[in-house]
Amino acid sequence: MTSYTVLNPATEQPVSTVPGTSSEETDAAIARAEVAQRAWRSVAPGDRASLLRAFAAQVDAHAEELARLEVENSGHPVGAARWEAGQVRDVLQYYAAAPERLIGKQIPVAGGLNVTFAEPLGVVGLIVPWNFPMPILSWGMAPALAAGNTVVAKPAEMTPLTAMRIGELALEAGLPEHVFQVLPGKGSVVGQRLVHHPAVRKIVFTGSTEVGQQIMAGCAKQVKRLTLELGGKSANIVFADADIERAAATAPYAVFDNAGQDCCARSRILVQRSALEKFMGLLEPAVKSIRVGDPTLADTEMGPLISASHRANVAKYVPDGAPVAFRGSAPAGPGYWFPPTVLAPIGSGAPAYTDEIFGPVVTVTPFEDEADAIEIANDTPYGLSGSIWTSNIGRAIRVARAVETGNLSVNSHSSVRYWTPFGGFKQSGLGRELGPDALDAFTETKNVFISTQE
Ligand code: TAP
Repeated sequence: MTSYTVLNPATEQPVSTVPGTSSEETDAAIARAEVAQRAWRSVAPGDRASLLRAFAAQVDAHAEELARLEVENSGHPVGAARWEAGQVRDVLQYYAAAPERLIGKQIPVAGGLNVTFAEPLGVVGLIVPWNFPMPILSWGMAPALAAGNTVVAKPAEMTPLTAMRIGELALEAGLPEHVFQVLPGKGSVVGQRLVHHPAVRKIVFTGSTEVGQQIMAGCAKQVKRLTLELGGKSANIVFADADIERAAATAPYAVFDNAGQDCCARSRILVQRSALEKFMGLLEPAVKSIRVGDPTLADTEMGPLISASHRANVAKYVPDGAPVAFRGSAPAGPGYWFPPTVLAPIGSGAPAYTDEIFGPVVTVTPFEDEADAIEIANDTPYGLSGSIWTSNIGRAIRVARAVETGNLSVNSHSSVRYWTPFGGFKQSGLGRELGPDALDAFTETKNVFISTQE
C-alpha cells in the first residue's frame, strides 16, 4: 500500500498521511462487503433501524471532532463544517426510519396471491467528490445501508479524513464489520474498480459531468445501477418586481458558499434590466462584506479553494482585462485564496458564462422579460439548481415550471433539504437522492405469485 499526504488548503501545511488503496485491496474489500451483505440484509428491520440510530448518535457525539477535521482537510469555515457533520447525523436519523417501512404490495390476481418485496441490491459503491465530503457521503450511505445493502465508499483523494473517521464511528456504534468500508485512494484505481467489479451492483457517483460520463459508460457494460449527481451552472433570476434588497443581500451566499465549490452555486445572476442598476448598487457592499479568511474562526464566511491547481483553473476565468465589476477580499500569504469576484457585463459566449467555474466567480447578465429570462436560464447543458425572485406568485410558478432544472428556490437562496428530493435535469445527473423515495434507488422490486390452488 502506498501512502500520500493530505494538505490543509488554508495553510498549505501537511495534515496527515493517508494510505492509498490499491486495486487488489479494493477487490478484497468488495469481497468482504459481499459476505457481510448476506448477514446485514437478514438483520431484523427494527434491529437495523436501531443500529443506524446508534450510528447517528455516535456521529452526533463526535460532531465537533468531525467539524474540526473538515476545517483542516477541506478549509471549510468551522460554522459550515459543524452544519455538515450535523447533516450526517440527520440523514442517518431520517433513513433509520426506513428499514421498518420497506413495504411491498399485495396485488389482486386470480388463483392466488401476488406480493412484491423491496429487495436490497447487494454491494453499493459510493464515489464522493472533495467539495462536501461529509454530506454527500451520507446521502448515499444512509439509504443504502437502511435498505440492507453494504457500502464501499471512496472519498476524494484530497479529502478523505472525515469519511475515514465516519467509518470508524460506524464500527464504534455497533455496525457489523465490513457493512460500511471507506477506501481512500485514487479515482483511477479505487473508483474504477468499484465501477468494473461485478459484485458491486450499484454506483452512486457525485462529481464532474466529464467523469460521470465515463462512469456511465463503464456501468453500461454490466447494466449496473447508477445514480449520477454532476455539475451545474445555475441561474439566480431577479425580476424587477422582487424584493431587490433581499435578492442582492443573499445573492453572494447563493454562489460563494464553500468558496463557490458548490454544484448548486447560482453562478449566473440574471437581472431584469429595469432593476439592474439598483441591484448592482446593493450587490457591491454585500460582496465586499463577505468575511473571507481563517476557517477556524466562528465568524468566517468563506475559506480557501481546495488546491493550488484548482485555484489556477479558477483564475483562468478572470484574466487581465476581464470585466470585473467589483471584488471582495482574500488573505495574502499561504493558502489557496481567491476573492469573491463579480464579472459584468458578460456575453453569452464567454467561458465564464458557459463553464462551471467551481470557484467564487459570478457573472451578471441583464434580461428584458419573462420569456427572455427563461431562455437565458435554459441556455446551458446543466440543470441542477436555481432561484427565482419575484413578488408575483403566478410568475414564480410559471418560471419555476419552465426552467429546466431539478431544484429551485423562490424568494430564497437555498433549496437542499435532506427530506426533499435532490438531483439534476439534463447533464447535471440521473436519478434522485434524499427525500422519502431515495430507498427506491437502493432496492429492486421482486414480484412473487403464490398459488392458492388445491
Ligand atoms: P471529479 O473529478 O469528477 O471527482 C469526483 C470523484 O470521482 C472523486 O472521488 C474522484 O477521485 C473520482 N474519480 C475521478 N476519476 C474517476 C474515474 N475515472 N473512475 C472512478 N472515479 C473517478 O469531481 P471533483 O472535481 O471531485 O468535484 C467537482 C465536481 O463535482 C463539480 O463538477 C461539481 O459540480 C460536482 N458535484 C456535483 C454535486 C451534485 S450533488 N450534483 C455535488 C458536489 C459536486 P479522485 O479523488 O482521485 O479525483
